[in-house]
Amino acid sequence: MVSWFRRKPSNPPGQSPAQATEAEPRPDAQTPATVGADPHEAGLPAPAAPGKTGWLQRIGKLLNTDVAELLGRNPILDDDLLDEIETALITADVGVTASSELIEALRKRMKSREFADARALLKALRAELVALLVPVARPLAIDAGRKPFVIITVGVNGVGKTTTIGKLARRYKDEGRSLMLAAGDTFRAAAVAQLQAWGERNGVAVVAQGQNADAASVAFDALQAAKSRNVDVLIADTAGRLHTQGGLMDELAKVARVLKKLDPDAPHEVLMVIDGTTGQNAINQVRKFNEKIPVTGLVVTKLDGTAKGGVVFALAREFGIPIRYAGIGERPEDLRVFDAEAFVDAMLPETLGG
Ligand SMILES: Nc1nc2c(ncn2[C@@H]2O[C@H](COP(=O)(O)OP(=O)(O)OP(=O)(O)O)[C@@H](O)[C@H]2O)c(=O)[nH]1
Ligand SMILES: [Mg+2]
Repeated sequence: MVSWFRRKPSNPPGQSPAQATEAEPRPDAQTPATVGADPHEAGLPAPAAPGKTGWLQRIGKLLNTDVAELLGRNPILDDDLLDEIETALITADVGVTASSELIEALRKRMKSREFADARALLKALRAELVALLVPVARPLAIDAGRKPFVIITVGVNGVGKTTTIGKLARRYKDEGRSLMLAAGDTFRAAAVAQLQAWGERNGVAVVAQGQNADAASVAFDALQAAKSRNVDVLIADTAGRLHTQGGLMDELAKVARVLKKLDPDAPHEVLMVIDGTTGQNAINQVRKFNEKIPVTGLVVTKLDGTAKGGVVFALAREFGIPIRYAGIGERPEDLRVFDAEAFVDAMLPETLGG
């Protein structure tokens, strides 16, 4: 689907389903305990040049150049060819189990002479890959009945949590929703400023208490503020933490517990952010986080330019947790709703090697 690569026009306010019945004013950009921050100082990427496209070129390919060229030359269909493809899939971090399952299925079909040529084999591989992703390509639906709809982002250090929040703020704002952000990363002084810069850029209020504040207390404050302002969506940032750091992992459970005091159903979405270049370690990360705070959705970032994005298939096979969005760059608009076909189209284009 081409939509993956084309910048979608923003929905004008009033066109989103949530906004149709929405009448109350948006929160203004002033918040309690908010300090101004210069987006440039916080190192935010510059806005994209209008009309810039080319996502197809930016997403790393699943098969390396050699294999792609080989397939483009219409080689003999034999076990060697399948072995080459399998190695390429493993190298792209699809995972050993997922890769060999895919290849064994293709081998059976090849032996029963189902494929006339390499093109047909490739088409079958694409279909298998799409089938792996379809069950997890479930977009995040903001339930307008839950107000605010509380999203908390979690994940290890540097995966793109705060950037993803900035992108989501932009997206939801464009959809006409009112929102608020909670600066729940109280570990680094720069973290609060970074979120505030994204907030300012999008005209979205940010609730913060500063460095070393208790993350659960920030979340509690923010939910209280969001409730009293009748905001549609609250997105809480959290500090990056290693899945092996027990105490820090417990803190996440505490944030969720404290939110429940104000809204027993909150958080409505626990969005775990995964760096698409992490490789198979991502599997371990999701497993450990999910033990502490049930993960309801994934965002896979940094898929631009990596040859390692195959981890998406491994995640889909292992957990079946919905993949909500894909991050394909550092700019506010570089977030795509995860679409199985579009993703496979980008990673494994039909016209391999010409
Ligand atoms: N290329 C690329 N870079 C990204 C993407 N998402 C985030 N980044 C970059 O990754 C780096 C880390 O992003 P942050 O959003 O600060 O990550 P974080 O998870 O909040 O990090 P901590 O709060 O330190 O745990 C920044 O330089 C981002 O610009 C993406 O989709 N593509
Ligand atoms: Mg952060």
